[in-house]
Amino acid sequence: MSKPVQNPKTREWQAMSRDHHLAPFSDFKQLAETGPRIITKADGVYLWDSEGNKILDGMAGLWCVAVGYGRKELADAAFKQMQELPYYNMFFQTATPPPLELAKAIAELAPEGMNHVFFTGSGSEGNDTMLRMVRHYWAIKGQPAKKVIISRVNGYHGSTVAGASLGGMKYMHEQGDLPIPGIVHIPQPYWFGEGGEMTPEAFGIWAAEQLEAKILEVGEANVAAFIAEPIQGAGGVIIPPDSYWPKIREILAKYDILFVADEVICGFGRTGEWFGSDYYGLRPDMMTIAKGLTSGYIPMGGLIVRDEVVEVLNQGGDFNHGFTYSGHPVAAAVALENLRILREEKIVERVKAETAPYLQKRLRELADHPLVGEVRGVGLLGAIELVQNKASRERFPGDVGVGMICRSHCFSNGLIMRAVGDTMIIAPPLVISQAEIDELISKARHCLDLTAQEVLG
Ligand code: PXG
Repeated sequence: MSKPVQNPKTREWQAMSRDHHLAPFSDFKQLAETGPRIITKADGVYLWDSEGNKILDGMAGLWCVAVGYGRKELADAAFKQMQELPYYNMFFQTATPPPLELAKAIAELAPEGMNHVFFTGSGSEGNDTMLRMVRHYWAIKGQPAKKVIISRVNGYHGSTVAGASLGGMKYMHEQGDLPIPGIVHIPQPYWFGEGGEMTPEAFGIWAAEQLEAKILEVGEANVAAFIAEPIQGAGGVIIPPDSYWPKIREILAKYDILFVADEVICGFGRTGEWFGSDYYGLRPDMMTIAKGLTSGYIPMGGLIVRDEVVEVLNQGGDFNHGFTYSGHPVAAAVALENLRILREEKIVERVKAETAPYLQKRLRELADHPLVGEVRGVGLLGAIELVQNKASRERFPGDVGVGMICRSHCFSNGLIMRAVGDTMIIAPPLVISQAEIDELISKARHCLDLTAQEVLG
């Protein structure tokens, strides 16, 4: 923390963190020295820390708080369900009403022909489920050799062994001998970072053709599925060139492999459509979901499965897979209420018609800043590329850490904006208003100025 701590409770919590807690994706030793910022309450798009600072949450938590903080209806839904039936499982021929009602509600929102849902506790578990289900599917069809899943470099699919293997994060693979066998990666459609001299359009085609090249290399008879996020989130809000998805669709149509859209970030309105697959006109066989499903108020994930796939699975006897909390009734009750709010308040429609166009327009005004090489975004997703040279897209040397410098200015100035390397990213709650977008943009500009002063002198 940059400022000295004032509240004695902050010091106590930081000591507990240091002495007892191991935080996700953290350098334990370093965090023990600095101490985490303690977030104590939230309302709408704002957070408050234990020092009393008010912060605009430009990341909706971790991309999940779609309806914003402080929606009492979600707490009431959990309270009511906990009193009525806090837990029972969906195993051994039993069920509880909330996950059944939720599966129906999800099927109503999902693309045509995707009417079945397998529930999990998280997005990672959704992708683990996908891997096992996809291989089971091909085995039932008499093609057990079709096991290989093709994924993408710098894609993010979770942090379990299967999730981290499916993901294309090198720094994750390096810890613990990943990926597991049967998962291969192709390049990502990241024009700004990797497109070189090619036009975005040509680069998009090239990146899509890598899928076909990989299918041919592995052999169609060995490929089970291709998994991709419609827009890579954790990788840095990578918006593929317009040529990318149409070319991928063309390739998928040529080969007998399943297509899995990882909708954990794009799902439930982030792009202004219910799913990223709707936004790009994709036809997935499966969609992984989590995050926006419950607005993060309670953990829940799942896998939406196309009817034709379920028809095959129906021929295969038991699917030997499931979690204690698959279809947890309290999580499902919260998700149902969350979907009710998204639908009845027409939040996704408002993102599409009003707030997304407004955010995208305001965000692009930052493109004139001396540090900014590119601004891109779709819906309520945005990325700002920080560069040393605007024209050549040349980065700062790695040891400058310009992204982290900018991120820490944001933190100290009441804005949460994430840094992925030197890419600043935002994904605010879907309920953000135009006035709050104005505040976000003016804070972002101010922090870019402070960063420029520091790195450009
Ligand atoms: N798929 C995608 C596309 C995700 O973004 C997962 C799967 C895994 O979900 P769970 O619920 O198991 O975390 C995610 C999660 C980041 C960050 O730093 C992103 C995620 C999780 C943690 C950090 O942007 N995405």
